[in-house]
Amino acid sequence: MSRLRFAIQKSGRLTDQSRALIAECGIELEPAGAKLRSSAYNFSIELLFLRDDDIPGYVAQGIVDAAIVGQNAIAERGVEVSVNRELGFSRCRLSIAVPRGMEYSGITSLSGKRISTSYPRILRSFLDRNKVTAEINEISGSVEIAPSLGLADVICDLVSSGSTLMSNGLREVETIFESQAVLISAPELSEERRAILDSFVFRVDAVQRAKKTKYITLNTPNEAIPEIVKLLPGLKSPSILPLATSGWSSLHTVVGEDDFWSLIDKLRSAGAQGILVLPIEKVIV
Ligand code: PRT
Ligand code: ZN
Repeated sequence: MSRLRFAIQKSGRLTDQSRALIAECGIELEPAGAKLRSSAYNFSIELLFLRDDDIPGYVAQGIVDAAIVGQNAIAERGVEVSVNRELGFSRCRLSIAVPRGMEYSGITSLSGKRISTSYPRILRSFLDRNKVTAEINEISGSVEIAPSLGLADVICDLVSSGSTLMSNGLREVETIFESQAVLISAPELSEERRAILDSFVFRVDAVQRAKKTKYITLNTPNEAIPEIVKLLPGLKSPSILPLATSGWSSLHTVVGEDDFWSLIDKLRSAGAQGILVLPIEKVIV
């Protein structure tokens, strides 16, 4: 039987969360050891462990069927792949940063400057869009030390917390691309592999929905039930069970995490007591 060939980063910032997501989808991998591939015991998938930069090209060519990679790597490769889901981790931005002492009054300040980056394609398209002429110096790593070495005036690199820029005396002035990890697939897949991918995506959705929701139970005097029910969105409507104490009920439902604390405050004001909030492992709708 055919297996879905699925690539993740071999070792780096995407690896742990990619592996965790696969595990949360209930997929158990045989130990890979030093090998660059590993099959799952209980799902028709074969994992390939690759450099992140190579992943978009392999998926676009159909050498790999699907993968998890950063949007930055796809844009820099400039290839066509299908983006199935945004995964919400490994968020970062590609930014232009200048030495703290350099005067910067807008994009035109970059004119005639030498800019070091590992992302020449994304940077070129940003400069062209803004009609700025600057020299791009492509380097493969440690971009942030380029200005202090006299290699460049300015840099363009990935930023997450900003502490690397700060400790190298640089100031972030323009964000040119925002990125997160995404689940991608080849433009064309056989029917059989498409079905395996669909089943994987179904599991990913259940895991991601669960992360955004909590199971909540509370006790309420019966007369407060109508007001409390109005406050609770839930997947359908809440379950209500009578308590042994007459005049009281227990109410169970699922709520989103976005405005969670304000919801708890409103529930308490409406008369809810003994509120329990529980994590959810999967949400199948
Ligand atoms: O060996 P391989 O080629 O597979 O890995 P790599 O070294 O090229 O990539 P890796 O593991 O560093 O990053 C993989 C992906 O993680 C990137 O392509 C992004 O999609 C994502 N990501 C998220 C980041 C960051 N955050 C990040 N902060 N990638 C790199 N950085 C670096 C950045 O280049 C800079 O050096 O972290 C430093 C800045 O971090 P802060 O927190 O100080 O701002
Ligand atoms: Zn890389």
